[in-house]
Amino acid sequence: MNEFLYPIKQSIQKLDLVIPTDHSIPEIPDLLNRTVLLGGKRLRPALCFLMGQAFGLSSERLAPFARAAEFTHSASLAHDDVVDSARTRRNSKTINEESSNKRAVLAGDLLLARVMVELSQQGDVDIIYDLARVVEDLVNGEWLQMDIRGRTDVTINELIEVSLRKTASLMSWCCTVAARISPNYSMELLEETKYFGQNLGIAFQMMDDVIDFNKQGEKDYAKDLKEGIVNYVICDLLNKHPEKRIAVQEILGQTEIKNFPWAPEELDVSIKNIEKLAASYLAKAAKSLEKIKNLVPSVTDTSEQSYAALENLLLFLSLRKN
Ligand code: GRG
Repeated sequence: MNEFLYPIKQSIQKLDLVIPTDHSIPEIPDLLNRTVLLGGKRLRPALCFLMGQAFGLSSERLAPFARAAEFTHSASLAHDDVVDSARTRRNSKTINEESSNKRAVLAGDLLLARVMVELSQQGDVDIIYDLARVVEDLVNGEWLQMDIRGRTDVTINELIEVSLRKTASLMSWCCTVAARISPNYSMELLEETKYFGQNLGIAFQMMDDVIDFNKQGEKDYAKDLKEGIVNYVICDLLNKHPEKRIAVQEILGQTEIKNFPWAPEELDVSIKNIEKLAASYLAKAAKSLEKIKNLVPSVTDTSEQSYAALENLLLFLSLRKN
């Protein structure tokens, strides 16, 4: 986590992701701890803590929601790796590779069950309802992405629909949770935090697709294409050069791509276009943050620092390379 996100660093480090074994076979938490719960940027808990602390809430009050967000994210990763037959995640073996598809699905289910148990203990039905809608979105988003796979005629709007459901929905929930438990709760605050999270999430996905073409990055180069997915960058490239559609169709889904059917400069133009598009969504998020600040002005140093960290987070997302 970047140093300008200082106000949440401690909360994130203290974030408890231990699964109690009084009701569960210890082998399942063991497997989860070695795989989907290990590493990761912890962006979703960071959003819960930052928005909540901006509203004057304590990290203790926010911790169960931050934990639920990371558990839901991790459950979705476990299932995603099975759906995609993925072998590596975060430079390590995926949960399905470490165990088996069957065990990975069950371990993901256990995490979701923990979320239900622990959120119901918080006693706020609206928050549980919102998260259940997020899980629906994650499933529908994954399904839509499956339908898009192999298609070279996919549109930017279709990709935004997938991003909203697969990526932005949970990030948005992390922000709305803070609004729901804030003493300053209002419908306006709820809507604005939702909108902030959605725009941040869409931009996050666009930058993820840009990073897919970072040769120095941690991730496999052009992973989306190899998985049969035309992402934002290639979608833009095909919009500018429709004549390349047949050549892209031929390399789509190939595990090893020898020659890319575009000049490096052509790809660079599309990367810049998607960076600009992501910046426009981050600008929308920044505008929402201004409105949120007016609705809940900061009264303490922690609150002020948390708003500043949220602003920095938007900047960080536009610059991140991994
Ligand atoms: C069981 C909840 C559940 C869902 C099942 C498989 C599925 C339906 C949904 C897939 C959702 C999914 C994996 C979305 C990807 C979202 C995304 C951008 C992941 C990468 O997020 P980072 O970069 O990951 O924050 P780290 O590694 O930092 O945690």
